[in-house]
Amino acid sequence: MVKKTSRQDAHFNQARASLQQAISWYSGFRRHGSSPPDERLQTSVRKDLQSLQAALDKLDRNAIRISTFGLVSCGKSSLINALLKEQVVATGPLHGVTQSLTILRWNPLPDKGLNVELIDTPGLDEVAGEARAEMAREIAQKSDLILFVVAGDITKTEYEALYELRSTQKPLILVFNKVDLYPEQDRQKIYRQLQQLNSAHSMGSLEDIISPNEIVMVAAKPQQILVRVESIDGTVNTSWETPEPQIEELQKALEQILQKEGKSLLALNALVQARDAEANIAHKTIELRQEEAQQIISKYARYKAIAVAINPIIVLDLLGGLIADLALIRSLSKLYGLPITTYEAGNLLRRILASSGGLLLGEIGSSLVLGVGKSGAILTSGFESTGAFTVYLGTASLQGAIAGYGTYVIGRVAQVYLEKGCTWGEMGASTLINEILSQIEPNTIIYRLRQELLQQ
Ligand SMILES: Nc1nc2c(ncn2[C@@H]2O[C@H](COP(=O)(O)OP(=O)(O)OP(=O)(O)O)[C@@H](O)[C@H]2O)c(=O)[nH]1
Ligand SMILES: [Mg+2]
Repeated sequence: MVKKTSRQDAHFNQARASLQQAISWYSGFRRHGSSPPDERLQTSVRKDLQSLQAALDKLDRNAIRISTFGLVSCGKSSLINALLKEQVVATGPLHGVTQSLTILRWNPLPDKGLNVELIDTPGLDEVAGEARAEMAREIAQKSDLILFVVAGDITKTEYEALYELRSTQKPLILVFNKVDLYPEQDRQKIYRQLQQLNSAHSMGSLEDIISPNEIVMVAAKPQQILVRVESIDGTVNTSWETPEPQIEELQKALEQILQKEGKSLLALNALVQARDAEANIAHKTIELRQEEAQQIISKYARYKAIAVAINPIIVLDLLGGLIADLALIRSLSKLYGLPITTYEAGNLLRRILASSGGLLLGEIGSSLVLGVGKSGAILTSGFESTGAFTVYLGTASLQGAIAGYGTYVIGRVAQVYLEKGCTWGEMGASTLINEILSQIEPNTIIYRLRQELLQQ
């Protein structure tokens, strides 16, 4: 029997293919386009190429990364131990027990073929200001899911970190730990507290940060309790007992996410990482090849100006101009070595024409008014009178100048489009991200991120 590929597997396979294609494109000679290999360019994009490769490696390992975040002593390490059902990482009442990142393997769904890597992190307040934001961003970028751990009232530092993490567009669960100490806490109360902080800082809408159903309550390592045992003979003994961790709610939420959308989440995050890396590569390439691009654009602007000026027939004017613009786009994409096919170049041109509609109208207008002037001059006199020839020269050079300027503008727009559009090919990262997001079911953690990811 043929095994039916699930939607999740399809997403996963598409992401793999897209990343492989991107790596072969950007690491290959094409990246240098029509210019010889450029040492400076190679050095400046090395990190982005590594990021592409890392995203593919992570897919190949089938590894979902779940990171903990939170202030010191909120119970991040205890939470990891509770999930692993083993005391693997050190915990303790002292501030700053965890000093560096630790990656731990977890296998909650052995038959699903997914590996989970739990990441224990130092407390957010262990690292100062800008470095903290940087660390948080970096870890979040490498994660597929974030467990933001709080215990007790949410502080300003926590709120800001939460806000910062949300902007990395990773799914996030707010884990309220130590419920054994705060039995009166409930989701709605935490949500209300967030609302208050939100209005105090006016940093954006609260929905962007968290929704009540993304909050779970746990006790990763409940406090010992004094147990009083009375024997039949009346003697009373007391002893300290350690209650079992209460983490079922989180465990269930995680299992459901992994089961329902684990592979799609992996695919999506790999594609987002690839999209960012490709956009960086495009940006740096365009910056470094600025001078050569300028020369190409001026050259085509001159060609077009001359071609349009000397051509006496209106339709040919427009057609010739269009061909010159297409050729310009092809030349630029070749110079940069950015992926663009002929079809896309045409597509690009349509977009450019639509976005610079005024300019197009200007060109058509000048073709009709001045072109008729040119053709009219030839038709009526066939250049026999000097007057007609002067009209021809005047209209032709004006029209040529307008057309040349048009090309110049198109060249500039094309640069921007090539930079932004390199991930929009058939198997491009942006195309696949949109495809996956359009297929995702409501009530999933990815669905929540749809809006933010689609806006890119
Ligand atoms: N009462 C109670 N205490 C807890 C709970 N979870 C953790 N603790 C205690 O909180 C303290 C800090 O726990 P850790 O797991 O080390 O916290 P952490 O966030 O990893 O701390 P750092 O690594 O120092 O940033 C320890 O003394 C734990 O025993 C809980 O659910 N209830
Ligand atoms: Mg710790």
